[in-house]
Amino acid sequence: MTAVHPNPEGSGLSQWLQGVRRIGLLSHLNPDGDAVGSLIGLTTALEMAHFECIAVVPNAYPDSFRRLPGIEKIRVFDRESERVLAELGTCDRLLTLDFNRLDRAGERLGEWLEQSAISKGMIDHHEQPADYAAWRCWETASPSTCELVWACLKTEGWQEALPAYAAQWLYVGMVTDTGSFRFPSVRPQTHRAAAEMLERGARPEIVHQALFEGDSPRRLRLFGAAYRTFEVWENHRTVVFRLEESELVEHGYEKGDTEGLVNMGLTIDGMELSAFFVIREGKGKVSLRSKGDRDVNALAAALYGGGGHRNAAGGHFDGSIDAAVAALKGHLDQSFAP
Ligand SMILES: [Mn+2]
Repeated sequence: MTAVHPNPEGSGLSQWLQGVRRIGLLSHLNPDGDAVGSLIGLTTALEMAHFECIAVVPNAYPDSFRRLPGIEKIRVFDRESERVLAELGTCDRLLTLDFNRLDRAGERLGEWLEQSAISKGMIDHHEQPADYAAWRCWETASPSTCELVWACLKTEGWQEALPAYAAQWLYVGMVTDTGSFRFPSVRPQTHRAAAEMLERGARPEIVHQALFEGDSPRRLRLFGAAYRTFEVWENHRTVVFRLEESELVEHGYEKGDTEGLVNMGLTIDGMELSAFFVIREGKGKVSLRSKGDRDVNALAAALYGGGGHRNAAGGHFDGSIDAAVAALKGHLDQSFAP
């Protein structure tokens, strides 16, 4: 197997960090497993290499992440903004992980980053990076930032010292961003990297529990309420779910409760498009998911003033859910021929 240098564009990470003592590491708003996993994995490795680190996420991560050791390294910006800014201001370098536009760090932190003169680096796998980074390890073909972090650590020879809990966090990111190793982005080296995390002590069942068994009864009841509404449009190979605001209120909705719901439409045999409509705080929102060539990015732009990616997009609507669903039906009647 030939090693792929993770950063064909620039020098190695340790070179960029030469003569440096304090490093601030940041990830994106609504941090997921790849955001938190890459932060903890890299922070731990840098600490072992005798750097001082501060690892920051803009807002809260899922509660179930607290089950995994190492999470105490993460600072949540919106809980202690002033203190975190003061500490970030004393850093010699800033590293942004799993995002590539500074506004993805949230408004306040994003503006601070924009104005800060501290040299910035980037490890990321998203399209179209902004040009703020003096050093970067960027590869869109990588299914996760954690896979890139692991490649960086190996390039530097920092992998041997990595403790089990940090390897486990890198594994968290690999599992998260590959949909448990099922997306087409998964490549042989993804499984090799995952295998190396297991060799270092990552525990798949513990990771699975933290990622997928943190649901509240409230969230399952909300899913139940949405499941009762679903329509299958066989001709359009489309599934539609909906939740009215009154149902959110009745079930005591909290942020994140409907996360992932739209994906369930695609688990029905033969379905290629899933749409979830909800009214939250008076605002209509739609989430769209698809398989293969069905382009929900274009659909979201055409009908709901939104966008995203070909297979995952979102948008918004005014008025009733009925009207928003009718718009989708009308569009598919016109444009989709099975
Ligand atoms: Mn990611």
